[in-house]
Order: sequence, then C-alpha cells, then structure tokens
Amino acid sequence: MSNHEDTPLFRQRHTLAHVLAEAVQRVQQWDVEVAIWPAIDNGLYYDFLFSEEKQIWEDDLKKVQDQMVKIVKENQELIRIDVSAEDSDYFVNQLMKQKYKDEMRREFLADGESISFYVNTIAEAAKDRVLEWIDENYIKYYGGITKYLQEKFPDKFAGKFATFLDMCEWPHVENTKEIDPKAFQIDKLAWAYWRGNSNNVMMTRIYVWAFEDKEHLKAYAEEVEEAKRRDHRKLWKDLSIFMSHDLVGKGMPLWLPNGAVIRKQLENYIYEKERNMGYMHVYTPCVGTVDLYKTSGHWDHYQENMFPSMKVDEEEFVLRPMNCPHHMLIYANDLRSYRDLPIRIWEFATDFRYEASGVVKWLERVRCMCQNDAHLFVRPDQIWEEFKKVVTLILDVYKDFGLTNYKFRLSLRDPADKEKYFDDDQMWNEAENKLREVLNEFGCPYTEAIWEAAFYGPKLDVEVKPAVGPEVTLSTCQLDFLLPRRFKLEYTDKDGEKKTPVVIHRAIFGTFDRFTAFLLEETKWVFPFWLAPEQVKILPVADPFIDYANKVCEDLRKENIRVSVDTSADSLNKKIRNAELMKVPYILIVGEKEVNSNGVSVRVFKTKEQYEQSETEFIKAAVEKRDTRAL
Ligand code: TSB
Ligand code: ZN
Repeated sequence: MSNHEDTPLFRQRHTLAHVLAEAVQRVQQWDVEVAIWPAIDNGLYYDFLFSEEKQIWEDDLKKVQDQMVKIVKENQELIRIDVSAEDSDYFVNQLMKQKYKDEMRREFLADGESISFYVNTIAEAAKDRVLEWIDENYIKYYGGITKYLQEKFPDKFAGKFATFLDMCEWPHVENTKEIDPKAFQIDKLAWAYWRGNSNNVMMTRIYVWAFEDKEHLKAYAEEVEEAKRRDHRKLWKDLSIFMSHDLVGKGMPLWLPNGAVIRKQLENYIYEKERNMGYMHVYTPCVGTVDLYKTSGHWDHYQENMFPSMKVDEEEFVLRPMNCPHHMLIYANDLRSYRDLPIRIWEFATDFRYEASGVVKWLERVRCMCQNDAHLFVRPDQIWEEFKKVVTLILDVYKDFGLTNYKFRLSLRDPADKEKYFDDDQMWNEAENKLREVLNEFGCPYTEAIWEAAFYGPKLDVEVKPAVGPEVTLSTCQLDFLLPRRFKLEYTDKDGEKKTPVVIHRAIFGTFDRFTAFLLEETKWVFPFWLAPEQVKILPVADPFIDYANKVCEDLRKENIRVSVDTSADSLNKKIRNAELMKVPYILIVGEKEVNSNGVSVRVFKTKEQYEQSETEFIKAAVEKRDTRAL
C-alpha cells in the first residue's frame, strides 16, 4: 500500500472510506464488490462494482449519506487484526468473498508485505436495535464473520458484532466518535476502470468530501461553488462568447460575435507586440500532404494526435496539427545568409488535433484551435538571446493581462521512451542543458517534468490552473535541433560554409481558444475596458432623450468605441440591470439634465462608482483607457 501521512485528518478520512463501504453494503447491495479506497486531498473515494439490478445512481446517494452519518454516530470501534498469509486467503476468499481484494492481497504478499484487516464493530447486545430495518442478508453475512472472529480471536471480539471488514494497513481512528458527523458529505458518482486500465471492468466511484469540522467543510464547498462560477463553461452561454453544434462536430467551437470581438482584440494586441519584435507575418493553408508530415517526423511521432488523412486526386492530405513544416518551407524558399538570421516566421494558424473525446473541454481543449505561433530560425550563437526575448515577452504579456497565477515548467523527454522521442541522445542532452542554463541565467523559478517534451525537443511551458480540472499549458517555447535537419535548412555562414539553423517554436497565448477560456475564468468575465465586447451602453431615461443618446453614441463610434443605445421600452432600472448582466464596463444615463449640459451620468460596472462628466471628457478618458489597454 502506498505511503501516507499519519495525521488525525488522514485517519478520519481513511476510516470514512470504510464507513462509506459499510453504508453502501447496508442500504444498496450487501455483496457489492469493493476495490480501492484511498484518502485524497479533499476527502476520500471508494470504487465499487454493483450488480446490474443494484447499480447505484445519483438519487441513491442521499440514503448512503444518511447511513454514513448513522454509522459514525454508532460509535463503532475499529479493531485491527494481523494474520498469516494463509489466514489472509481464508479471510478474503471465504469470509469476505472479494475477488479484487484478493488480487491486491496477492500482490502485497508478492511484495513481501504482511496482511492486516480492520473490523468495524458495535456491541453485540445492541445489534438488533442498531441494525433494525437493515437488509437481513447483510446481517446474516456479518453474523457469520462475527462468529468466526469470536472463535479465532476471543479476546478481541467477545461481546462485539462485526459490521464491516476490510483488508487494510493504513491508520484509522479507534472509534468513529472521533469523526464529526457534520464534517463530511458525499460529493459525486464517477466511473473508473479497475486499475485505471480501459481493458478492465468499469467500476462506480463514490467521492466524499471530508474535513476536520463543519466549518472547514463549508469553506471548501464554497470554494468549489466559486470555482464553478468562474468556470468559463457556464459563462460562455450567458454571455454568448461561443457555441458548438453536433452538426459541426465535437471540440469545434463557433465563436459568436461577443467572443469574436475578444479574439480580434487579442489578435491586434499580440500582432502589435510581435511585429515590433521583427516577426514576419505569413498565411498558410491548414492542410498539408502526408509527405510533408513524413518529412517533419510528425507522421511517425505525432500521428495519434492527428486527424486521419484524406485523398484528393493523387494527393493525400492531413489537417495540420502544427504549423512548423509550413514555416520551414517558407524559410527554405530563399537563400539565407548568417546576416539574415534570426528569421522569425509568424502566423495566427488554425490547427486540428485529435483530442480524445473524454478530454475535450469547451474552449480550453478543442480539436480545432488557433495558435499565435512563430518559428524563429537562429544561428547557434543566437539561441540564448532569442530565447530570453521570448521569455521576456511571455512575462510582459502576463503582466499586461494582470495574470499572476502561473508557473514555469521545463519539459524534458523520458530517455527510456525511444518511440515517442527522436532518438539522438547527444541532441537531447545538449538542448536540455542549454535550456537550463538560459533559465538559470534568467533567474526564473521553474519545475522540471520528464516526458512532457515535444518529440523534436525540450521546452519551457507556462502552466495555469483552470477553475475546474487539471493544470494546462498556455505559453510554450521549444528548442528544436531536429526539424531544421530533416528539412535540410541552411544558411551561409561567415566562412562561406553551409550551416543548419536552430529553430525555436513558440506560442505566447498558446491558442486563442485556451487563452480566452483562461481569461474568462480569471477575470470572472469582467474584462478590462479594451477587451470588453461592448464597452459602453447608453440609456435614455425616456423616449424624448433618444436623439441625444444617439448623438453621444455616434460621437463615441467615431472614436471606435464599441457602444449602443438601449431604446427598449424597459424601465430605467431594468435597462441598468440588463447592461450589468452583460458586464458592460460603462453605462451612460442621459436625460434632461445631461441634454442641457452636454454631459453624461456615468456608472462604472467594476467599481460601482457614479459620476457626471461632459461628453468630451468622457470620450477622452475612454479613448485613453482603451489605447493604454489599462486594466
Ligand atoms: C509552438 N509547434 C509548436 C508551436 O510552434 C506547438 O504546436 N506546440 S504545442 O503542441 O505545445 O501547442 C502550442 C500550444 O497550443 C500549447 O502550449 C497549448 O497552449 C495550446 N494547445 C494545445 N492543444 C490544445 C487544444 N487541444 N486546445 C486548445 N489549445 C491547445
Ligand atoms: Zn512549431
């Protein structure tokens, strides 16, 4: 069994796993198959295999929860017994009749571990009262187990009735009265393959949150609720950012007008930055022939992530998963001299990847995505400087968006995996060492991850944590000594000799899709002014003021501010509420006073401030705010 920390909370959580299984046996299926039962960060889970007619569903969880509370309040005593290998066989196969436990038992023994059991017990005298209403098969089953235990260990079990038996060596509480019955709560049902292997049977996993006390549980539940609120999957719908449709396909987002505004702003922003760094923008098709990807090595090393190929006339195409090969060909289109380098070829490029249907997640993990991609072709002596420029750009961009929750990760290959990674130890060692050196010089704290490298080289990734689900990579900067060789890229060096450039692959946003998903969550959709789909909403207090509202609207539009007038028959309060629901940064209210003074009454969504301004002052401030991309 794996390592664990022996803390009171761990003991409570782990004991609750036993309590959960006992409750399930009492109220759902007494002979359910039981499998693994670890304590985890927020509580515990237990995997069960129910018979078809007894399968548990969401609706059944309430009665399991109630039974767990009841069990905890029964002040059950937990008794540990250590047994010989031979006896453990009898326990698991004759008494418990649990075949998954037996599989584990055999492995523990093969690893030279000893076997112990924990028994949940109540006073034998109280049995009839405590187990009133409980399935008689359950009572008979534990009656048999009790009899055996009393004979074999009379000292330990005299006057006790066993209500649950599990093979276990982890620490437990001595008595369930050490557990606060208000400090745990069944979270959800999930599905899990036995041993995580999809060739095995699928089991039902029940997750339980468990904490020291009621307050900790409540705080945790609130945290989860808050995370759900931030989750872009809910917000996109309310705020019409994007949609998907079965007829288009899974993982194929359609960007709606509001989302499209955001994306366009992101494009403009990064376009300006990268153009100023000397990047050369190109457009290339989002397909290539299979031969292109055979040349690059993607066909051999990345095929499982690609859509299958299709034949058109004599050509066989794939939807491209990456843009590097196209950019390599653009590099090769000209004779290059050492003076020309670095050459930075750059594109907002649409890619397609075959992501397993189970992991596709709205805008965050899609099958059709758009990278802000660039490939930097450099001389060996330029790697460091160019790489540092990319890291600086990454840091700049995160600062511009006010993002602080991210981590650098150095992604390395697993040297043992000869299949995934291009096989050239010297190339890998050199590249990995170079990357480390640069990072250390830069003073960026980072972690290292074996196996996360691209097949063509090691990389620096920026990892972020979405509201729901595991961490994902946003920015990436990758070193590549391989693809330039495969494409036979060259430049003429000072000494007149032909040399091979090194390539740095980099995407700052990663993809517009994933970056937008993350931004939606991080900002709770209260975007900075420059990014907001609608920046200003003008509300005439009554119909006679619509003309003035339209005039202000026109004046703002001349300055390219995204603005509209609410001319509906709704009350002013309703209009304000509607604009606030859409999180419009500025609401301008106009009535008689504003008409007479050529002014506007401003309501700021973010700060809830309200003030009066002349129209010109407001326009000037808004334009400045937009142009400086203030947060
Ligand atoms: C940077 N060839 C390089 C490129 O030159 C490349 O494709 N790298 S990548 O595979 O790491 O992808 C770049 C970025 O795309 C990732 O860092 C990640 O932010 C984003 N990305 C990857 N897969 C998905 C996906 N399924 N959905 C949304 N974004 C994704
Ligand atoms: Zn690339």
